[in-house]
Amino acid sequence: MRMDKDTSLREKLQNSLNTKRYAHTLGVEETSIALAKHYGCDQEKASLAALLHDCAKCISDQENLTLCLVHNVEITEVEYNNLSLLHAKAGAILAEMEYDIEDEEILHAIIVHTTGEPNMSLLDKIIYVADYIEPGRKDAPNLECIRELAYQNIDACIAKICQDTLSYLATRNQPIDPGTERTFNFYKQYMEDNRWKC
Ligand code: DGI
Ligand code: FE
Ligand code: FE
Repeated sequence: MRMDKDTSLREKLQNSLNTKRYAHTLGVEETSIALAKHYGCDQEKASLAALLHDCAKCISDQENLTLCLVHNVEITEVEYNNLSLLHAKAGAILAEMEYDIEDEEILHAIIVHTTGEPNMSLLDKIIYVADYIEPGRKDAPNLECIRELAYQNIDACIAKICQDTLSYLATRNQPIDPGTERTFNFYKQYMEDNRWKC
């Protein structure tokens, strides 16, 4: 008998990730499904995108770079200098090649999960936010408020996450990827309303 598709995906994924990363992945899945229910997004797509968003995270930087180069994926200068950022683009390649995902909306949500981009789809937004607020994340500032904001106004929530990410990168003297910059410039308009401030 053929093994259940969902079970084999989870087993394969668990074998490709370390324990901590797999636990994070399940946290993102749970949170993404909750957000999908709340906002009326396809729950199955949310589950798959969440499960696979970090599927390339435990692969070496060099392998992820090779994967992106072989598949002619555009790489920014910041990504070249911070190869760990490539796990998003490499993850989408693996999701397609290794996990048989053909759905472009799911693949796109994986591609943009680290930097975000302007004018994201609902699925993109859900994965971007769930990645940051899943129950296993404990270290980010303003988490309690950001977790509430996620269900009140997801655009303002993205703006806050992006702003805090930019501050964090600034304190660590890390270069900002143009994608992260564009995301904040687009979503910051949603922070102007006092109701949606953290
Ligand atoms: O893979 P995860 O750890 O679950 O989360 P993620 O894919 O959002 O990656 C988070 C890391 O990416 C975090 O350490 C901040 C970093 N990051 C996000 N945007 C940028 C960035 N790093 C640099 N250098 N530049 C960025 O624009
Ligand atoms: Fe990630
Ligand atoms: Fe993640």
